[in-house]
Amino acid sequence: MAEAKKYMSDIHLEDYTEQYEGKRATADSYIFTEGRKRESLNGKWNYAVDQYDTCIRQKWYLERYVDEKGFTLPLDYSFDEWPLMDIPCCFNVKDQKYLLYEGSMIFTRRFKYESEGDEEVILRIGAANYLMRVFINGEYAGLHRGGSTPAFFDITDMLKEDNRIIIQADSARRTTQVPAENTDWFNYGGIYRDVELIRVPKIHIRDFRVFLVPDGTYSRIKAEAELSGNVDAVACFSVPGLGIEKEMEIKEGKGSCIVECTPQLWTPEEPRLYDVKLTCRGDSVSDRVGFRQISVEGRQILLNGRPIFLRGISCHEESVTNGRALTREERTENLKLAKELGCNFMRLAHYPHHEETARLADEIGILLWEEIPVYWAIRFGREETYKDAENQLTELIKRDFNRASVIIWSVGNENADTDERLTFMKGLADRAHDLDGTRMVSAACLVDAQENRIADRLSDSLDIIGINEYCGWYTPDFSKLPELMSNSDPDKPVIITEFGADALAGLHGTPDDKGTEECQADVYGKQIEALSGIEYIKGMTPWIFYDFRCPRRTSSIQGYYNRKGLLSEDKKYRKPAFYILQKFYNDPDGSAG
Ligand code: GCB
Repeated sequence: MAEAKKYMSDIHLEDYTEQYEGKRATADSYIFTEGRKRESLNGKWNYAVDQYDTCIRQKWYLERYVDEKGFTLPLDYSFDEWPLMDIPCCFNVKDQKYLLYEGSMIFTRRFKYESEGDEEVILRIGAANYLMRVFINGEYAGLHRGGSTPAFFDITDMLKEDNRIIIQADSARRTTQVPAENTDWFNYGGIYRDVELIRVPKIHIRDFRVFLVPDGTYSRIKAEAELSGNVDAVACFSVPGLGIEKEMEIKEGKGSCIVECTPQLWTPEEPRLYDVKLTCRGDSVSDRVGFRQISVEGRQILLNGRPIFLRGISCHEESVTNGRALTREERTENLKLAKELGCNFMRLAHYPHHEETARLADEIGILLWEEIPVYWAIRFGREETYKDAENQLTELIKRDFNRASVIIWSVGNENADTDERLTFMKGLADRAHDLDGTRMVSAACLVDAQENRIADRLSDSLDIIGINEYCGWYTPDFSKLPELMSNSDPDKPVIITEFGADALAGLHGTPDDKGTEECQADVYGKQIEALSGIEYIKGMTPWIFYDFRCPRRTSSIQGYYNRKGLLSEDKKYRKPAFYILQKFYNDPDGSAG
């Protein structure tokens, strides 16, 4: 019997997202943007909460009021009458009623465009958590996955004089994503980094890398370039501060050159930066870079050939008023506070922070660990999840390759040592090494709890082993720490990437009273004592710089905050442990390593 002709429309479709999968912004869409003119699309955008994904189910972006059969449709949206929000921002902290909202929000605005001739127009969105779909004048520009790396969309052919852009930003947590559903931080949503248009010539510079050749001579700078087309050309590479102006031959879209010179080396104490520039076929980009060499020899970490102890602190990207969308002033304040703590190093946990942080660290002189959110349980066996993680890693490395401050790429945090996870994370570590031969690769690993020793199988693929241990807190028996140290004999340097204890600012008690300042101070004192004499420990980034919002933390002292900060969440109050760590970091004997 023939099937009855049932009415079918968008409301009956289950796999309504499928049609948007084909077009994606990935690391392959990346374009080098420093030194280019950018037109900002920040500012007031109309927005609506779209909890049921109706915008993409019903295709609102088509702005079609009459359907194929000629019926005039009642509208479920009114873009221009929607309320306004200042982009970029994390919507959760902009209006109390959205604090706990997770899911889809639609943002839209109009903008003018006037062509300046034969050009391509690239839309760059610094970050939207987690997934975004972009529409220009009714056309689909593509989607991007990954909540903290930039997305690039070529929208040249979609532009008119008057334009409407619609962005669906979807912060829903999903088991297939990176990170998956369960994290120990707050899931901020929204378009929370800059939205910009960048005009480039048809054949333009896609990538520009400048670095000190890591051969121990400190006397050779290498520049590498990639063009958007498979063409031959001659580019000009210059570093005015070093009197360099050199021709670079480009063959089939790729070129590089090495220049002999003796730059003043970048160090945290003297963070010397140089202006660098590349011009090619009428296109030009520039940057400010430092020259330094980071390496590992046996169980030593060497900066410019000299052993260094990484006096660090772990840090989330957060402020009470702005969530993850920190202002430049807030980022600067964080780095300055870290300097005050005596740090020469910070771990930017657990996802890529804004590129401006690394730029400021370049200027202020703080070394950085940058990380992708391969955090706790991930669908390690799922190919698409791996691709997502690898893409986020690639986007991060492309974005921050020229930053002297960044010395370590971390491929994840606290993942159980299973076979699937090993394959997944080894893949990422190998990828990081392939993309960047000038930096170290690490991960924050768990210890082998049964044997109480450092024994993660991933270590073979890492240059530096990161270890999270919570002796004195989650592992109450403190004697486990010296035991862990003496049970272990790693063949490479180790950074203690986490230790810590909760303390509510102003709450007092004895060292045994959990959650008090005294308890936290006691843990810091004992940790420092146990770790400082260990030969293979070459740095530490205790957990954590300041208290941060966390839905999992519901006790009365926590109040939905993780209270392991050395500072209160407003960064104004220094807990006693701050001074204990500061004393250790400022004591040269304690930090010699
Ligand atoms: C960890 C995690 C970190 C948590 C921390 C804690 O091991 O890596 O994300 O916030 O412990 O406070 O439990």
